[in-house]
Amino acid sequence: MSFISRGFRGKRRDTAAAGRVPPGQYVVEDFPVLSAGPTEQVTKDIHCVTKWTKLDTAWTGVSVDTILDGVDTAAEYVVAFSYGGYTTNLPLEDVTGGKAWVAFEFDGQPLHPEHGGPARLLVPHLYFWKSAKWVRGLRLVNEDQPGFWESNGYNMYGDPWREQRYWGD
Ligand SMILES: Nc1nc2c(c(=O)[nH]1)N[C@H]1C(S)=C(S)[C@@H](COP(=O)(O)O)O[C@H]1N2
Ligand SMILES: [Mo]
Repeated sequence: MSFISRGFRGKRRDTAAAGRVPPGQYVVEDFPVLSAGPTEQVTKDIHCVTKWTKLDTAWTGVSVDTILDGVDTAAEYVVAFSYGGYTTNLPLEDVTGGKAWVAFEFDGQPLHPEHGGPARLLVPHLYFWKSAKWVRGLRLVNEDQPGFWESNGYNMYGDPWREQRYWGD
């Protein structure tokens, strides 16, 4: 995990800035990005139930482990819920242990709105409908409750390696 991202580029001394720059400071042209925080860069293969697979997709996000850090729960399932009303259900086990992220960048750029920006869930080991776009929260629940697609015939779990596409798979 990288706690410090891109640093500062170069120093610039500008006479026009005289009197405006506190001691020990230097003026920059760009707006440096220096985030201290538990963001992670992950590269994962993703699999859609409609049969496309995209290899080596590169994301920046926060691990769900970090989001749930300090949360003490007996719940065994989560319902991810999104702006717009979409929901999807997952075992808590499948979003913890380094398996899921709330992602806000794709390929080093802010996540486009059509792909779930500003932030989406990323659960690459399950079919991609589990990766809720525009994610608003995770509800911890004791019993597995079908989300939007799961109520409409998609599998409750959705393991692509076992082709768990629909009910009964
Ligand atoms: N909020 C929300 N999340 C969603 C969906 C949706 O309709 N609404 N569709 C799901 C489905 S079925 C798929 S395949 C993926 C598509 O993600 P993409 O548009 O980034 O390819 O998002 C999933 N997450
Ligand atoms: Mo999908």
